[in-house]
Amino acid sequence: MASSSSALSRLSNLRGHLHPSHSNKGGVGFIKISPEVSEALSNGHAVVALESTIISHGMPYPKNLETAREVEAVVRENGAVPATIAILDGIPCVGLSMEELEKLANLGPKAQKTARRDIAHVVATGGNGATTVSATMFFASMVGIPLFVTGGIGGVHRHGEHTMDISSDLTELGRTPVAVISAGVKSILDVPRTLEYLGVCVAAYRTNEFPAFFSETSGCKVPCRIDTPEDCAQLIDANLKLELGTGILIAVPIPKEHAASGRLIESAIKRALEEARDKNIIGNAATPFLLARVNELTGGASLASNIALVKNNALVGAKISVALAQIKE
Ligand code: PSU
Ligand code: MN
Repeated sequence: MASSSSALSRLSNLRGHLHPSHSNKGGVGFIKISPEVSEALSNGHAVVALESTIISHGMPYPKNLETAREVEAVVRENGAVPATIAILDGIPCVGLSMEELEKLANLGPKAQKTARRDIAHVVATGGNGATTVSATMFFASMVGIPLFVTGGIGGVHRHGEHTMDISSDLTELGRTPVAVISAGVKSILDVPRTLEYLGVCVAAYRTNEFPAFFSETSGCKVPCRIDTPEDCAQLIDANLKLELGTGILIAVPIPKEHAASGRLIESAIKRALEEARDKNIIGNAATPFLLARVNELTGGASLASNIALVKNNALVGAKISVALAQIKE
């Protein structure tokens, strides 16, 4: 383990490599922003933040690397710059090079799953951290990226009223003004309690119902329906201009052609949940275990669906991001 002083001094040495507009603003001075992302931010171009736990803990190698690259390509094809966020050797990075992406994909679960609460420790020990939704939102907001795409966010776990296992993603949405595009939350979680706890604007894209990741439906209605990227951009712009200080969750249902395997996946989820309970797998180990087990039980169908919905979210997110950049022009 690197000593804490050396990790911090390497960080402050980075200041010299940062874009001038980002170099002297408190915490942002400790973040390495890729030249491409830095330039896009300075010019007001569309940028989409992407998380990295999905790469390290959400999918097996090499599918994780392949998907991370494809998701970045979808963002580019739709006119925005992708900014994948992770902590590498103790340095928070916004925008990863191909080599950095590969390093993270190779590390897989050896990278530390890093929520907001873990950031200081990973940095101080010079570790490699894959950022969850909460940590990714934190860094995105700090460098001025208003929009972030992922697969699904964390939520209130089933029986959360007893275990108190509520993802810090929900708390982060309540305190950080970044719009998160996701396919809702997985039905391994308690969807109604997740929505109840959120307390921020939750919009559903081209549907009246909150989607449940592998499935287009959850049985929960959403008060705010939005049908175009432009209207999503207006919502985000209003949230920023009013300085509400809270995030927005925009839920995009899985594409129809991939929702078909939903029932098979649902029954696998039930079985994986029972196994997790028997093995007493709890806390931040719960979601990675359930994802891997459900993929095994469905013979890879859940992974294919997962990849399809992340790419679809990237497509929608990039379009919203471009529309948002146009409003600001
Ligand atoms: N939900 C998914 N796939 C994921 C995650 C959640 O369907 O990969 C990851 C995200 O990084 C999310 C994190 O932020 O898990 C939530 O973990 P926890 O429940 O430990 O807060
Ligand atoms: Mn959890």
